[in-house]
Amino acid sequence: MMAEITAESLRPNAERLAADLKALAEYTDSVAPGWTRQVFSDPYRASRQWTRHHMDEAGLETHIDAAGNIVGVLPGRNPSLPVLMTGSHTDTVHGGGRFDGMVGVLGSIELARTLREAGLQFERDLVVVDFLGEEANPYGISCIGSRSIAGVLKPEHLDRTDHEGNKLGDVMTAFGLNPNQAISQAWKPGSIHSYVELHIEQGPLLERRGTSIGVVTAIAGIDRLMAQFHGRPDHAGTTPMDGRQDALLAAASAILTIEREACGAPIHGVSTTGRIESSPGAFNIVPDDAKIWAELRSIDPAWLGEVKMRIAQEIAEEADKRGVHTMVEWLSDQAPVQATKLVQDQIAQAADAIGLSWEAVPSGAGHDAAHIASIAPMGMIFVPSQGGRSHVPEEFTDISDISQGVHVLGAALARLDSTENPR
Ligand code: HGY
Ligand code: MN
Ligand code: MN
Repeated sequence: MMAEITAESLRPNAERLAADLKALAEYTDSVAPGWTRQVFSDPYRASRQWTRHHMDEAGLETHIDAAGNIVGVLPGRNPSLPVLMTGSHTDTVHGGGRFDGMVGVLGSIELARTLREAGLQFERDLVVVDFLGEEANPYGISCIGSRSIAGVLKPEHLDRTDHEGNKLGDVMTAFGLNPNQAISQAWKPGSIHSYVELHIEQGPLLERRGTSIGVVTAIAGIDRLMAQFHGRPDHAGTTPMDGRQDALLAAASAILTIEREACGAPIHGVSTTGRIESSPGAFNIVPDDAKIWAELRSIDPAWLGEVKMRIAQEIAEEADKRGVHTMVEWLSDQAPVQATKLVQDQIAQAADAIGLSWEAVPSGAGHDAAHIASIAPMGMIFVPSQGGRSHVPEEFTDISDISQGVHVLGAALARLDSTENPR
């Protein structure tokens, strides 16, 4: 007789989960600051063998797909039904932390162990995914693995190059993946009953209000650009200030325009210029070339759509006044995504059943969930970030908060398991 799944029966083993988080954190580029395990790097390659082994040990039937996603399945009583999916990513930014993404992957593995140890089984298969390459990368295409599963990894993405001119498709092949299959392996719509991702908030709201659980309402859209500026090189000492075509000054003006536009967003908007390059890079030559890489984010699709046009136009006009030519290339555009209301409700009711405080919060961070949402009902569970910090070595979430998040994840999936259609 199958034991009944109760909220209490899904309580994870916090010590074991803490040990897993600590072990995975060992896989890092020892030269870089903080925790650095970037996609396609050696520490990343080594860590994925560890992660897959831990999925196997938890009783998940694992395989690695053409895009490099580690996919683990815990069979349900009725494998013919659309599956429950959860997971996240284990790659980091350069100089990042030990929790962004890892909490969702290791928390899901802990949930699978908890179910098996308690002799519990969902009606539906439980699929745990460590999505390849969620973080932004020099190719301008984040969420490589989840885009592939959602069917939105495009052939043109494989031709994107890094700063040395290496193509994403070639780098994927060198990593042992099959890029041409990765762009044609979308999961069928309807094959996933619902997707729930556990993640750290990476912001200050939950900690500030003392709330244990965030029920995510929407995931911000992200538009990323590269702008090139071409002026004229001149002697820095003899060229009058009003006679210059200084590409670096045009780039600097563009950076301030990008900042100003986000500050004026009516509902929600942020922007960041994360990289600048200029040449020839000498004290005594007026720079004739410059490049910037920037991103805009908002949960407001209307603003995100219109600000792109406005920024491109303002950058060109300001540069034109300086006699500098510009070219703006939009590298990626990820629209804002609403979480599915019924999935949000199940997460909130799961938190209530366990006796945890919760509140509805938006996500300013991007996630794999934003892509999976295009083929399945989606929800996300946040746990508090200490000081709201993330993408830095100071990133921290207490294991008791993480364990509560895993508990809510299990209880929410158990509720979804017996829900007909959460659309
Ligand atoms: O960049 C992001 O928003 C996410 O943390 N990858
Ligand atoms: Mn993340
Ligand atoms: Mn991140």
